[in-house]
Formats: sequence, structure tokens, C-alpha cells
Amino acid sequence: MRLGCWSLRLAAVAVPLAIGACKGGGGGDSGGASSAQTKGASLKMGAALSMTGAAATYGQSQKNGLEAATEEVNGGNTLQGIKLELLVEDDATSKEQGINVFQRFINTDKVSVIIGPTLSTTATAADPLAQQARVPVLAISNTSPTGITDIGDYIWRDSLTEAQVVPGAVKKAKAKIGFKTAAVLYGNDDVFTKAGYDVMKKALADETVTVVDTQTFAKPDRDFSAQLTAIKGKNPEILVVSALADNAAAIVAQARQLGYAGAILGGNGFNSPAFIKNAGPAAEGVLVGTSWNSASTAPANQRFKELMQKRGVNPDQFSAQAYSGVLIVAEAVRKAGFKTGRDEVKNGFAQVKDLDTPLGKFSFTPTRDAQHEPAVQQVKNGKFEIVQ
Ligand code: 1QQ
Repeated sequence: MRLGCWSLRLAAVAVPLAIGACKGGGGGDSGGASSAQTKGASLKMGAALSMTGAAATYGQSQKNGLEAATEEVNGGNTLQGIKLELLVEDDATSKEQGINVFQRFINTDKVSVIIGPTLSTTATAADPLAQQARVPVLAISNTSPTGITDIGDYIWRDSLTEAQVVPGAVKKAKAKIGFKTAAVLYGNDDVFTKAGYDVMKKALADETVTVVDTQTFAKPDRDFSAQLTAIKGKNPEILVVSALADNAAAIVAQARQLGYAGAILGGNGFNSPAFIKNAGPAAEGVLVGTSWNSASTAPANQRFKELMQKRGVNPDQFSAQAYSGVLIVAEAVRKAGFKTGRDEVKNGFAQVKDLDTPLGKFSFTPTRDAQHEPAVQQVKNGKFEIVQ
């Protein structure tokens, strides 16, 4: 099945309104996907984003970032006439739909590169198809340390893993607050939330923090009072949570309603303004490690924030990673000698080094993961603020 109404095609020219939201048809032109082409070609980027379902919060931000960067690159005409063409499809926060979208991008649209999918869980199911078909994938939000780039040499990511972010956040939070006991609550039906838990457990142990209780939940859950009452009974100084944004907001709101007054630290799922909006005043003081330093005054970050403001949207980590992803694809094309084939893009990725992006100076590690500085943020007056 194809979710036609989420099929979005951003035209190769820098015209923002060239979007056919319900466009049908296959666009079967091979578009330089499987063979190297040079100047004057267009390069199709297929983005599999969660526009509906449990991760829809992130998908919209990602779409904003991808569109802004595609227009920016095409408008700047820095690819010797090659235009980027962005195709967005909804992965519906599901493995099955993620697989369908990947198949369409690989076989029908014949894209040069796939961006996404939004969740690690979906990536574990869909990425092997791209690896097998030798289509490069650039993940822009998968943070499970394992099971993503280790699928194979066509899988890359610009998102820092939980293992690259959470230990520093726990350390900084401990230095700030000085806790000795913690409880952990995590989703046990999702690759990212489970991986986040493993990282949190180790980070707390490394900081010699005693975990007094560990509780679990599943994505469809809405009532967390049983777990939170048990946790409150153990009186931890900090509650550490690995959850997607919707669950995270409900957990934090219910924890405060139940009278839990200790500190709260979240994993990557918390990095969305939707978490703050939905948790309301209960979000105040919540700490979270992030891959995007919103306070950075670097020109690439200022430009990104300016473009998001022009579009009337709140920038966040997810739009920053998406925007950076397109800059990385453009840089890969440059490094590949302005060729648009799948292998050229993949080989170009390997040559991206210290690229200026809103995430900072960006390079890939030898195992195709992201390499740049993480940060820690805290909710203050309804907004994320970088903790210095
Ligand atoms: C993952 C994540 C999600 C919280 C963000 C989209 O990090 O699934 O890996």
C-alpha cells in the first residue's frame, strides 16, 4: 500500500510550492540512481518519515528541515547544475509501511539515496532492503547504538546514538544536582527505547548511581500510574526515562500529578517541542541530552534557524538533523565529482569531513556513525535551554 496523500515531491527547482501532496504515478525514470551521471542531472532523495502514528511528532519537524535544506542547496546552485529532488513518503511509524516505502524508493522511484526512516525500530526492518539493493541510506534520527549502521556499508547516519549522548547528560546532571539514587522507566516494545535503557543503565552504573527501581511500559499505554507509584515508593532522587515524545509527556505529567518531586532526565525521545507542549508545566526542569546545540552561534546554525523562522516553524533537533542530512548529501555529491549514482553518493559520504552544519562540524566515524559534539538541555519557562 502506498499512502498517496503523504507522497510529497519537492520540485528540483527552488520553488517552495511545487508540492503535489497526492500525486500518483511512479515517476519511473531511473534518474541517475544506478549509474553515474554528471552535470545537469537531478538527484532523487527518498525520505521515509513518520508523518502519522506514534512518531508523527518527529516526522513533521524532519519534513520541515529537509524541505528547507533542499531549497537552500538548489537555490545556491552549488552542485554544478545538479538539482536535488525530494520525495517524502509516510512510513506510518510501522515496520511494514517502512518496508513498502523503501521498496517503492528502490524499485519505482529509483532514488539515489534514502533518508530516514524516523524510528530505529523501522530501520531495523527496512534498511536491509536498501543494503541488499546497494542503495545508500542516511538515517537522520536513528539513535539505537546497535542494529542500524552495522546492517552494512550502505547504511549511514547523521544522528548521534544514545551511547554518544546519554552518558554525558547523566554526568552533567549529576554534577548539577548531585544524586546518588535513580529509577528507570523505559518502553520495552521499541528498538530505540530498549537500547536507550541499556545505555542509561550503564551510564548510571559508571557514575556510581544506585538504581532503586526499574519499570517498563509499551507504546500504546496511556496510564503509567502503577509504574510511577512503585517508583515513587522507592524515593529516587532522579527518574530516568526512555520513551517516545507522546509517552514521555504523559509519563512526566503523571509523575508530577502523583507527587514525584525529584529530578527527571529523558533520552532522545524527549527532544521535541511537542514533549514540552503536551507535558505542560510538568516539563519544567526536565533534562535531556541532545545532538543539536540550539545556542550555537556558528553561521551554519544561524542560517538554519533563520530559514526555519522564515517558514514559521520552531526549529528543533529533528529539523536540524534533517536539514544537515541534505547538506551532507550535497557535500557527498561534490566529493564524488558531481555524480549522482548510488555508489557515488555512498563513496561521497565516506569523504565528508568537518562539514559546517547546524549540528556543528560534521564527519562520519569509520563505522558510518555521526561524529560531532553533543549538548545537554533543560526545560526552562516552556523552552529547551542549553545547560552550560
Ligand atoms: C530512534 C529515536 C527516536 C526517538 C527519534 C525519532 O531516536 O528511534 O532511534
